[in-house]
Amino acid sequence: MIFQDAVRTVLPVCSGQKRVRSFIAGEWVWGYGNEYVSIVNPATEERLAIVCDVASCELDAAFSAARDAQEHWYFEVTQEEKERVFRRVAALLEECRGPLAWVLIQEGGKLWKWADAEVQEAIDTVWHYHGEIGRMYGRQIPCQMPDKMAFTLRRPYGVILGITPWNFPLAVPSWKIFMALAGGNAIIVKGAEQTPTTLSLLCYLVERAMIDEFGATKARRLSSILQAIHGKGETVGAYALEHGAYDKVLFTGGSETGAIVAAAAGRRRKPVELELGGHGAMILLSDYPMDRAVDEAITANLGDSGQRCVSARAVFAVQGRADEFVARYWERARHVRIGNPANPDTAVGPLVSKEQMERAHGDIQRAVASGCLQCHGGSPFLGHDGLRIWYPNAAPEVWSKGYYFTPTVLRTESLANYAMQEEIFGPVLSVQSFSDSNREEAVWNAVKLVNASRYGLSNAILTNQLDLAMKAAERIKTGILYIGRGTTGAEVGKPFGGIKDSGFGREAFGLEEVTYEETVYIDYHGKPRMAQAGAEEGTLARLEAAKDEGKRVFA
Ligand code: UN1
Repeated sequence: MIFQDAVRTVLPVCSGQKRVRSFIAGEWVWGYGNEYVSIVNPATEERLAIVCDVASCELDAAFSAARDAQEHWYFEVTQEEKERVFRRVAALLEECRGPLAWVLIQEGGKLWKWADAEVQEAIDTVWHYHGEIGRMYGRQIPCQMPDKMAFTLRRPYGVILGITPWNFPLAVPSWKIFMALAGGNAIIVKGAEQTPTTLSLLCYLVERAMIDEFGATKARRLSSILQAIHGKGETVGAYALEHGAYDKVLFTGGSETGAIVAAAAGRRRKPVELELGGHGAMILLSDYPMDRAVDEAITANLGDSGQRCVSARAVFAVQGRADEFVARYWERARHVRIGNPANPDTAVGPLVSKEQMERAHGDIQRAVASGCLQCHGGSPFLGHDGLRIWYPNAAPEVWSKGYYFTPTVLRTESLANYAMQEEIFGPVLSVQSFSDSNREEAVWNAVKLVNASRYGLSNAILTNQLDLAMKAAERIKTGILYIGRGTTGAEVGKPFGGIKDSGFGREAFGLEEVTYEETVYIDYHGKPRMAQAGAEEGTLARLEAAKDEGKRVFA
């Protein structure tokens, strides 16, 4: 029932066409900008709906409404009331979990099990930040002088601008939204162009939770603590960033766009947090069973068709194992059931859009041109009927429509290969070996290969030798390291984020990104005095004694 209400509100029909609405200043709006995007089911190429750009005047309204609502939320809503809203949101998400997963399946081509996992991740996020609401901790710090004290207040930034990606259109907005709200902020979230619907549905559920807990009048005053704005990045995203009436930006997306976002925020002197691309590497040592290594790589590379920033892109196998790994992986990957993600027997779905499919295809051609020993796969299914013999288990639909891409493995011999350098956002894995004259040296060689990447998001080491795994953990430059399994599967409640070109800042954990510390001093000494305790006594005598030497410095 609630879900049906949500769909009626968020996605009404206008001129015979479903349209995703934005949520601004407590109103569901069509978006009066000049541009629109068609939302297409990547498995069937059916047009599901359209989403229109919000206009600049609508964005102006969003920022000013957010400012007012934030003050109410932070100053007037008690901790217990905030917690009640979060609990109600968790219950509503639980109630809507099935149909929400179906939206992810149709709009983003997510496999059913990953779609369900994403809804679970959103629910986990609400519960994690439910616990954080009461942890706006400051600290007490001793002062240099007696009769004086310092402590810090943890305060919200105010209005946060979140910009979210198409690959996790429910989980990533949830990380940003519940982190921001738990920290006492308001947040305006820009949805992804291709997959905007779940963000608006989530806003509806949060609004509904506030009405259920507070009644319509109070909920109305608070409704602008969470707003959803839709449209194209280059119009709506760019205008929102230039607007500048925000206090911090939380961005998830590609590394190149991240640089543009950081520059725009920098022009306004606003802090940013960036969750960018990755080039997940898995180090395979000699002791780890080959079957398990292949299983891990299949999950870490083919999960979400390789469209995660934490997806495994590279395997660095100890000398003597790379060729066997490639052969075994390719045998497994080409037999996987690829097809419409709506079918329960499908194991891998399509890429999100035609554009992404074409980009992956072009990237692989560059990778092959940059030199590799072997390349299996490497093209869209559509229009490549000759590949049928290699993919006997592919579902019939992949040959006739949809943005399906063949699982692909490259055997490379140098990091100069394009696929080793760049994040190819698709089911593409590159495998290279490293030498192992002795046990420890093998790990150093592997770590060097991983650290040569410009990215540092999620990496893995496959071994049961704890000492070697720990040495790698201390030397790999990465935001996340998995020991004993592939690169995907970061949990809510642990810091998520990268270093180097993968960005900076951490989400899914804590309130540091959405709050700052204000230092408060209390001086009960009763007379004016200096803060530098050591300078109080003997200042004149000290300077007198050093006068000659001091004056010679510039003589
Ligand atoms: C991302 O890759 O963009 O670790 C986020 C995972 C998910 C989150 C991934 N929990 O696979």
